[in-house]
Amino acid sequence: MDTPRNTAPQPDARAEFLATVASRSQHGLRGDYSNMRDDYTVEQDYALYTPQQQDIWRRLYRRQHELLPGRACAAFASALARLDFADAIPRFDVVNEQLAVATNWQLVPVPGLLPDEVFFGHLAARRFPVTVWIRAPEEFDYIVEPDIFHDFFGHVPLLFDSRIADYLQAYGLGGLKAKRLDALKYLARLYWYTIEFGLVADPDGVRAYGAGILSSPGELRHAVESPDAQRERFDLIRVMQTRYLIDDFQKVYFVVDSFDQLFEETAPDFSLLYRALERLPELDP
Ligand code: HBI
Ligand code: FE
Repeated sequence: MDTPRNTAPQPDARAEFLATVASRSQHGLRGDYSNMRDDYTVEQDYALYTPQQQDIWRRLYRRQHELLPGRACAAFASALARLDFADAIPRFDVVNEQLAVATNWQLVPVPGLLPDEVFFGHLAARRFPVTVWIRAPEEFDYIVEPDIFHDFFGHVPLLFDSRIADYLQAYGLGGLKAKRLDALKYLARLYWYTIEFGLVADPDGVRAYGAGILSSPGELRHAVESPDAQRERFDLIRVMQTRYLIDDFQKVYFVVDSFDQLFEETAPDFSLLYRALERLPELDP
């Protein structure tokens, strides 16, 4: 596994990213990007969370936790049982002690969405970026950008699973290569249809492992149970050809047989695959 190069982008790339953050219509990205380190990380200043925000966390956690039985995959459920963050917003440094022992990953606090190559660089070094801010009360049921509840409740438990932990690092390394091959859109689809919205064929039925599903009350029921959700067997080429929706439930979900299949299918070098994909049609979901 080649060691990832220092991916902190050059100052001009940073300035460019911050300009896009600020200028994106009136809905610039939510986070405070003004005092980031070179690698876009910040401190998780725990004292800043208000009692109201702690209460939002508890209510989000309780609602989601009640929906998990029969819908979340076994690996997620067992990892969640080993964690204890129902009563308050988790402290990343406390979780990092457990995570380091379990799969040698670390959570790093970030202001929000990062440029692709910065994000990949963290994953390649077994660092998972977790947003520090939490949604407002009026966003209780739906939020556009990932907040700490999406990132932590949705993604962190499966970082304790060794196969997902290795898959995510391989994904980060692949992402750095895809950036150089100008093939990011294919990997973004792979991330979307696995880590964010993936389903797995558990022994007792199809279950969710994607963070976007596991952290959403509506989508957890829709993806696992709804008759009008399309569920297809995972097919790497098909996944990389299929566009995705970012502001509604997914139209199609891909089901892997196991996390081992996910890791094996995505282990080979993708350079030839990208060239073949250039000549294939893009598919609407
Ligand atoms: N940044 N903080 C953060 N979290 C993500 O999940 C994330 C990101 N930047 C880009 C991104 N995801 C996706 O475009 C991936 O496909 C790279
Ligand atoms: Fe996510």
